[in-house]
Amino acid sequence: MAVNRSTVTGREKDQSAIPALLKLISNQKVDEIGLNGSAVNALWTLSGMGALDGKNAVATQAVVQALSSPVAAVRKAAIEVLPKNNHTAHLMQSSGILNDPNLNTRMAAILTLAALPASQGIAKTIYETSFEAGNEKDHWLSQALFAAALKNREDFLSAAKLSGKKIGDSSLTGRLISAVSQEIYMLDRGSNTQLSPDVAGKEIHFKATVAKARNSEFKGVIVAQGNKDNGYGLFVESGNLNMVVNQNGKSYKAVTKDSVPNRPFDVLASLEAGGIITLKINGRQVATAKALGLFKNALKGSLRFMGDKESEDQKAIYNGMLPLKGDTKNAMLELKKADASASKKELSSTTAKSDGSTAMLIKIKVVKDLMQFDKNLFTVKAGQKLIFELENPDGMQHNMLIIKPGTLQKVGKAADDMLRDPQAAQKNYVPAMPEVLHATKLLNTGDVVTFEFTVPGATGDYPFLCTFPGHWRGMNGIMRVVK
Ligand SMILES: [Cu+2]
Repeated sequence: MAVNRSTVTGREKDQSAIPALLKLISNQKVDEIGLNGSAVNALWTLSGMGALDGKNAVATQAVVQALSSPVAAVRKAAIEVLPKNNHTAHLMQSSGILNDPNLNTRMAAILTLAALPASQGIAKTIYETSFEAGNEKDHWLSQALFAAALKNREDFLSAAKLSGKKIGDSSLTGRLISAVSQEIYMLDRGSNTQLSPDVAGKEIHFKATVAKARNSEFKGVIVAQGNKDNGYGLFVESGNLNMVVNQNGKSYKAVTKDSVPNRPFDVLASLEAGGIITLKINGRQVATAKALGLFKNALKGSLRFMGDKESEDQKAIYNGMLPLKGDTKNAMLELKKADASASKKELSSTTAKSDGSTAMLIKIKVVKDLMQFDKNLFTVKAGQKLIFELENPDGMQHNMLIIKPGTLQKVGKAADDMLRDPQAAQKNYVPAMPEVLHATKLLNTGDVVTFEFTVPGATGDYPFLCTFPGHWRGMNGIMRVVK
């Protein structure tokens, strides 16, 4: 890599230590206690010097190699010092560190996965990792996977759906799916400072047992989020229960006709698909109204519970409502995805009627910097003629293969193994195996390739993927063949 001299500044002196550090890192010797402490220290020193921001290719490469050091502690340090970006995501996939035989190292890798920016590619990796033997039995590994799945909630769930695998409820994967599909926030005093649940596209259900304070007029905020333009609030005013939903600056309000009971009562306040606002007390519907729909975007600010500060934004939800003069028990906010969008990216355009007689055009694009294709799933007819147009606007090389149903892992593994094949690049990183039905060449940045493909006669989910080593875990999708 060419070094631009003009950018070398006061750190020049520090940087002179780098070659010595790199030498320490590349020393693969295991010391007496199996730690190779000098390599570990060198990795952290490099990181402390800021040499691992990706600009120093030699330093980065040394850390990448350390990912496959024979010493577990070195592999662990290597994954910990790499910057938390998409490039690292890709490296994790290709290095196999997520299946590291040393559980401490594997733990560091899974925690890194949870620390990386959320993406479909990461979600898929988390999903695949959840099947790994050993993760299930280890409490800490499964907790780390849960954190990672939670951060990538939506994409994790669609990865599970798209894989079409049967998953046992009691398996780790099954438990992760069930845990992240329920988005439930248990609320108690103090919850208002931290939580800011993302309600975009989700039904909102708030449940609690509410009790009036003695010797006091019953009023105050139970729960609220957002502001006068977009927000909601559940509150008691003049003895009545109110649910206000503000959307695009307009206010929609469900108010009970009768005063709320003097004795503790159960409240259920909901905003459902179509903008239906419902209030239930002790299981009986007591008020309803209609807003525009579900919230389209995340709401500003954090959740307020059992009180609120007076501010201009809050005024349009409730008139400067003060702390709740009362108490709540078992309060929870549950968010439900209105439409689990398994095939949100299902899309295909036709050149003509897709009756099988004319070719159908399938456009697939590599998503820049994300290590993904822009389609997860498209549906075609058995025997139909297709014209593919594959475009690579990304900074890296990619290819695309169409393979036989159920062979993604096998072909993916073969692709990773090509790292050890000196001829791999000449072979366009296409493994020679009968599972591969079609393969493109490696596309450079800006390349577009068009090819014809006749859909097999057998129905099923045919994976498509990029076999540049490591890419396939994120860069794959399904061509669904139907009759
Ligand atoms: Cu690729």
